[in-house]
Parts: sequence; C-alpha cells; structure tokens
Amino acid sequence: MWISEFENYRCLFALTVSLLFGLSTPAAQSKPKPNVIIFITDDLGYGDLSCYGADRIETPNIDQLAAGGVRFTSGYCTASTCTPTRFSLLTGTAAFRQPGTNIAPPDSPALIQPGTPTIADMFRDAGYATAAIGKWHLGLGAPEEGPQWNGKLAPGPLEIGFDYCFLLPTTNDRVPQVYVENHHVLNLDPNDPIVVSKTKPHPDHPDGKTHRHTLKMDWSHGHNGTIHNGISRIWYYTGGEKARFRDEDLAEEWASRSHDWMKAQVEAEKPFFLYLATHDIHVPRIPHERFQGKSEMGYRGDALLEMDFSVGAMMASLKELGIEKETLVVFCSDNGPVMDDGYADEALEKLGDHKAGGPFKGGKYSVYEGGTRTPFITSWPGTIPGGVVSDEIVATHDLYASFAELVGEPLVEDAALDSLNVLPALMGENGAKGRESLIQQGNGKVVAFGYREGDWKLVRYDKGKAQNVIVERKLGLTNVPKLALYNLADDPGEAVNLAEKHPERLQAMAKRLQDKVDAGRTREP
Ligand code: NG6
Ligand code: CA
Repeated sequence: MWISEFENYRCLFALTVSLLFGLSTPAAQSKPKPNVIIFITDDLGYGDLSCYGADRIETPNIDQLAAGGVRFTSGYCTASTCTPTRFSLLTGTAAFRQPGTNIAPPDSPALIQPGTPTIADMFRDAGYATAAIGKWHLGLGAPEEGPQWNGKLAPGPLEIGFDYCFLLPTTNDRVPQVYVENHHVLNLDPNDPIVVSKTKPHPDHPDGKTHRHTLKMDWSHGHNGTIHNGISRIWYYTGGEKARFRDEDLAEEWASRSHDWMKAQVEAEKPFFLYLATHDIHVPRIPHERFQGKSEMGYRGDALLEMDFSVGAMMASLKELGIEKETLVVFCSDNGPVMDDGYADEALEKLGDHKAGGPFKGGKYSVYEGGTRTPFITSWPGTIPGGVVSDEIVATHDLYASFAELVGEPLVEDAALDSLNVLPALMGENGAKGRESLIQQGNGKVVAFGYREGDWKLVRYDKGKAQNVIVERKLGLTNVPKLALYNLADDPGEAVNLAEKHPERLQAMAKRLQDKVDAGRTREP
C-alpha cells in the first residue's frame, strides 16, 4: 500500500541527502506508488454512458468516476477488435507489428510469449503486486501446443509479469465456459476432461443447429456450436461439467475476486496493479437476473447496467479498503459498439434513438472514429482534479509508457514500441498535451488503418470495403474509398470526404502512416 506520509518523509530524506552531498537519487525512489487499476470493458461505444451523453440509460457509478476525474473526448483503444487492443495495451506495441494477433480462436496459444516486456513486468519491477482478472482473449500455452485445458495452462499471464490471474480464457461466445485460476481450470474433475474442437466431436453432439429449439437465446450468425447454459457458442467442447460457470454470474465473480485480491495486497502493504477486464457488454449478453429487463434497451442495455454495477463494486472495494486516495483508476473499452454480433438479443430492435457510437461513424471492426474512440476516464481522488473534460488524444497503448513515468521505472530498450508518455494529460494537468498523431488498427481480415494528425483523419481500407459503417444496422460490408480524408473539427461523423479538395494532404498523410507502419515503432528510442 502507498503510505503517503512515509513517502513524504522518504522524499524529504532523499532531497536532504542529495542537497547535502550533491548526490542524485534514482527517480524511482522519489516517485509515489499509487495502486493502479485498468478497468477495461468490452465493445462499449462512445455514446453508451450517461456521462458521454446517453439519455436512454443511466450509468451513475461511471458518471461518478468521471465527475471525480478526467473524462476524455479523444480517448482511444488501439484497435477496433478485442485481441489487438489488449495485446497493445499490455505490450505497448501496436498489434499489427506481430502477425497472428487478430481475434484469437479458442485454441490460440499465448500471443504474448515470455520474454516480451509488458506493463505488468514494468509494475512488478517497480515493486508492485500484479493481477489480471476477467476476460483474457490473448491465448494460453506454448506456440506449438495451445491451451492444455486438462494440464498446466502455460505460458499465460503468470509468465508475462502477473503474480495472479483469474480468467475467462477466451471470450464468452467461444468455448469453453470455465474459469482459469493461475495455471489451471478451476474445479476441473480429472475424470471429466475438457476436449475443445473446431468440428463436431460426434454426429449426435447437440449444438445450436440441431437443438435450436432448446436455446434460451437464439444465434443470428455463427455461434451455433456446443450449447452451454442454453446458449450455443463458437466451436465445440465436451467435459468439464463441474468447472463450467453460468454466464449470469461473471460480473459478480470479477467483483469478489478482485476485492479479495486487493484486500490481500493492502494487508501485505504492497502497492498493486490490477488489470480488471469485464466481459460486459460483449455477446452473449446475459446479465445477472437482477439486471434482466431493467433497461429500456433489452439485454444490451441491461449489460450496460451490469457493467456500471461492476464499476460501483470496484469503487466500493476501494472505499472499504480505505485506499480511494491511493488508487489511480483508468476506465476504457477494447473497441467500439456493435449491435447484432451473432445472437438474437434484440440489441437492434430495442435501440430506439440511442446512439451507441455517439456522434461518430462506424463501430466495432471499423477504423472510422466509432471503432476506436471510446469512453476513457482517469480518476485518482485528491491527486487528479475532478470534473475535467480533456480533448487531448490518449490511447490504451500509452498506459505502459505513461505509468512507467508515474512510478519512475525506466522502459527497457525493446519495450512498448508505440507507447507514448502522456502522463500529464492522464493526470488532467492544465495545458498538458496528449498525442499529436495516432494510428487506429482495423479488423485483420480487411486491412485497414485510421490515422489521425490533430483534427485531420485519414481512412485507409485496402480492399475498398468496410464493415459496419452504420452501427445501427446489421453487420455487413460497405463499399468505401481506399483512401479518404476528413476534418474531425468540422465533421466528427466523417461524412464529407475531403480527398479531392486536399489531395496533397491526403498523400502526405498516407505516406507518413506507411512510414510509421514500416518503421517498426513510433516511440523514439
Ligand atoms: C467475431 C465473432 C463475434 C465476436 C468477435 C470478437 C462471428 C460470426 N463473429 O468473429 O461474435 O466474437 O469475433 O469480438 O463468429 S472481440 O470483441 O472479442 O474482438
Ligand atoms: Ca471487444
């Protein structure tokens, strides 16, 4: 735990020593060590929270977090899907630099192999306890093997800087529905091993196609493999019956596991770094019964309420443990919104005039702003000023370099190649500057980049096709120009393509984007 008085004395002592003896003390010793929580949600759009302008849903806990801290209007996740954003957040390196880091299948090996520096390593080196709780979706296991569900699931988080993990291993529309605690599936009966497969394990295995009439939530595309808890999933599995969870209980589980882990760190007087990844509001959206039917927008709205509950639970834990003022919280998303992502949960039908992407075009899978410009809030009561709205550009992959600066831990040489230190902006400091430019990564199947420089935005779709340009529609490919240019100051909705009006700027930005991609890094060594 960060004991401020102790730190003050230590700083004073260090200062006195250096003044008296002309010695310079290592930066690390004079830095405060707040606890840090990165609370990352799933598929949350810019316009999905009441503090970001939604009026068909109330998210009081997140609103309170924003009111007590900094709410960013240009806060971004790295990519418009889950795996690359999470890869980049943890490594500080853009996922497009490592092939194979698109949306991970159920049998994916660990995409961040041991030896790759991570934000968790950095915190650990700075003396922190570290944990990952919630959705992982970054693969488990050795490159040639993938996850050994019935054995030791390694490498995984524990091999890349985390002391503890309690995971939903993939994403909940993929098999299997089990928790992984540290290296093993929780509550696995060795006599009932888990077998995961891409194809049907035997012809009479019940799945979403053959037993569609039994489902409690129907699928709309894909997601017609093995049925568990009345919901069919991507791929198939058998076994592990005692280990399987109920979708409805995930949020509560993250809350109680993270509470217990934080409590243990407070008792051990260790500062902590917690990567807390909710599954809400990703499909299948099956919130706990107490949230079902509580919004006007069907299960997608109910899942938003559950996500807000999760933030409230985290804040209540900090209060109960007496560490509110010693804990910096970042709230963010992993990609923008999507309505029908494979289940018939009435997300579209009950949407009304709710604008999940706020004023922006596109959502999940898109490099239009709605795909990556998402809610982004920082809070640290007593240190970060409250009620600040910042228009500075910050991104989830900047957290690594920024927090290295915060805790005074130098970045190792080949670490965090695209992570920029935007700490003053994250801290809500007056006049602090964020990024000057930002690369947004699209969905791997359709090579696409967004590239923002100040208010100018270049959109590049190499195949001339983009997915889900309008969030309030079913997924589908739309024809788009291969290169387009927008001015976000006048046109946040990327409606007016200025390519013909500003051909030189278009070409210059396209070149600078490609140069940055080719350079292998964007952070100066
Ligand atoms: C897609 C899935 C979608 C979702 C996404 C990953 C189909 C048809 N679609 O392939 O449902 O799982 O992958 O979402 O299977 S993410 O937020 O984890 O990136
Ligand atoms: Ca996601």
